Amino acid sequence: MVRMKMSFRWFGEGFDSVKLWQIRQIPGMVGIIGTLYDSKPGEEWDLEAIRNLKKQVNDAGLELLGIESVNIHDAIKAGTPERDRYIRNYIQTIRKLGSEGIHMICYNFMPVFDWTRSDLAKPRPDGSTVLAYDQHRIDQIDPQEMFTRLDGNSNGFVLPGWEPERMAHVKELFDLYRNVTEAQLFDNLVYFLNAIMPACDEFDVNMAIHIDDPCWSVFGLPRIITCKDQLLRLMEAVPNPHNGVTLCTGSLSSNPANDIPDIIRSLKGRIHFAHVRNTRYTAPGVFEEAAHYASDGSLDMYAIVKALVDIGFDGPVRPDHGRAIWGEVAMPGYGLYDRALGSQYILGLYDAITRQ
Ligand code: CS2
Ligand code: MN
Repeated sequence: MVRMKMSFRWFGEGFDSVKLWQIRQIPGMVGIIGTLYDSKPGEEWDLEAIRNLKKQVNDAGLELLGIESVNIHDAIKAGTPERDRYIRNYIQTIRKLGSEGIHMICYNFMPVFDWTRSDLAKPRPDGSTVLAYDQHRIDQIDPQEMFTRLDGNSNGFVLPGWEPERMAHVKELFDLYRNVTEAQLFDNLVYFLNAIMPACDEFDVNMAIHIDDPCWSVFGLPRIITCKDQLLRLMEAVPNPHNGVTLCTGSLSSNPANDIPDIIRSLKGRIHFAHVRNTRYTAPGVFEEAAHYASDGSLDMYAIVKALVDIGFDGPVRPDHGRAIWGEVAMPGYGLYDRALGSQYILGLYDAITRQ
């Protein structure tokens, strides 16, 4: 029987408040989605460090099912002349990961920032807190201020994609993209993918681009991985099956026009990784994250898991951002408790669907 593999994102010893042995005790958990959290975008990953990560995961009784993320240097996204050097490094990293038996790389192609939120700890009526986004509030601040706010409210953790070293140069980064249109950003992505596909073929590495979050332009920067048309366009532009998607339901849901089960079905064979989480839609440009349980938010979680089952998805799936509950202090969105609950809900849906 086709079976998706339940996994958990783990940032690594010293970076994550969650321990591998704790993850191992979550029923049905088979894998880890890991990373070298202290690697900088653009640098070639160290083979010993990859082996060490894999060993830690295996020693805990789990399998390293993929990497999230091998981040892309801004020179590649902006298409500057130095990009070929950074692409060569990326290819080396692909080769090393593939030769160590790690066959999935999640990445994103958002300029400057990874996901953006206006609030990292919005209180819910039950006393839990969630990540939230309000475009009106984002419109009132500048990027530097947003970074300062997020950094000051992240419980002392470095947020993924928000490395302080890079954020110290926010202004230069914005300058880099001043003349980059969405069309150029798309071409730069295709250029990158075409360059790395031979290595992906040779080492059987699936590239899985994450949906932009939220899926529209923020601070005037171009964003292109936002909806069904764009995803299909990218799949057609580089038709190699190693060019695939991280189907992140939460990110897609920031725009309610995205019909997520339909998008899943349209990407049959090209989804290499799934992030399944729920959000609560409030108004255009305003949403907050929710428990994975469908009734707590706006998404039809049953229809989402059903679509994944129907297309025969057998890659890694993971719960995504969780609420902060039970007094846990963790990286916002990445505590143990609510993501563990989320994984059980996804598995419950999965079991019910596959029994029918
Ligand atoms: C995020 C991102 O939604 C998510 O999963 O937490 O940080 C995501 O890991 C990256 O955009 C993938 O490169
Ligand atoms: Mn995600």
